[in-house]
Amino acid sequence: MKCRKCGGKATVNMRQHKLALCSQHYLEWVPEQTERFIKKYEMFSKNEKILVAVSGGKDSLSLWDILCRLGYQADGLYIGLGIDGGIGYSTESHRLTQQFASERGLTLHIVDMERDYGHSIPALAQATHRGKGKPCAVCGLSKRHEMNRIARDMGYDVLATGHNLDDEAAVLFSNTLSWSDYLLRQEPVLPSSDGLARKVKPLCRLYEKEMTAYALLRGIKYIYEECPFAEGSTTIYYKELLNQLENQRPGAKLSFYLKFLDAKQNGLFSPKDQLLSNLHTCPGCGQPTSAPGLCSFCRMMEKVGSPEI
Ligand code: Q46
Ligand code: ZN
Ligand code: ZN
Repeated sequence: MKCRKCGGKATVNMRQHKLALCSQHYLEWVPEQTERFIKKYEMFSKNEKILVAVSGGKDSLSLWDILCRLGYQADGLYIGLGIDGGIGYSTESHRLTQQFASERGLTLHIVDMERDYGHSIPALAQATHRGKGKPCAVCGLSKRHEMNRIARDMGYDVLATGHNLDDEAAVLFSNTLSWSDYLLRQEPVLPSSDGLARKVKPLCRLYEKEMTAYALLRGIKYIYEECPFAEGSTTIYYKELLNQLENQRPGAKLSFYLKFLDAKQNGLFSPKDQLLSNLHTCPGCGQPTSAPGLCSFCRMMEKVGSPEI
């Protein structure tokens, strides 16, 4: 297999794009594509301050790397969840993220749930009896809250996450199976609304395996293990199903996602503001919420008696 750009030996063959590239050209292609999506979906400009949510995994660290290579002003935010799972998951992901930032002289903000709120994510889940043994609901809620808080308090224009095409296609599949309201909010860009930073997913059109290849060829040191609580999740099951489809029909995953975006653009779903319109300000933290009174995060913290609330 030969590189389409230089005719040298190809290291990455992307059947879905009918494109094979050598390492050097692949490492140029990924940022070029990302830049194309940033422009196409009007995610942000070079004058804006970007906060990248980094978990220590390949996608978020690669995103941070790509944005810096493209000349964007991107700082990182790491949220320490206090998850061990017998592999020291949080300790190791924190170490790798910190190392990534220090080696490149980048600014990294750190939130530590235990230090800042008095409870790790598993402890919060237990204390609030949410999630039937899995802390994912509490974790998602806390991460969203903290990302918004840091973006707002530190004056960032936009919050970027490392969701790749496989993540987006799996969420889309799940939302479609239940025709969930979340279909209205699934976008590469969620515009800012009072108190909430704009949210963007610059890697949403890049396959997971493309991101793995990028991280490896770039020599990025990331945590290989998934969060121990991800095991057996429905998202992983949907990803496997979509991979089976992709194996038979290369490009099916990308087309599923892109055709959804097109359909939305063409008005298949109702205007996206409808569900966002009945938000009010949480009296505890000042973030917008649809819950009556305190937002879900503040209610959870009130219940466990966090020193912060
Ligand atoms: S939600 Fe659940 Fe993830 Fe939080 S507890 Fe781990 S698996 S990290 S995306
Ligand atoms: Zn080449
Ligand atoms: Zn609140």
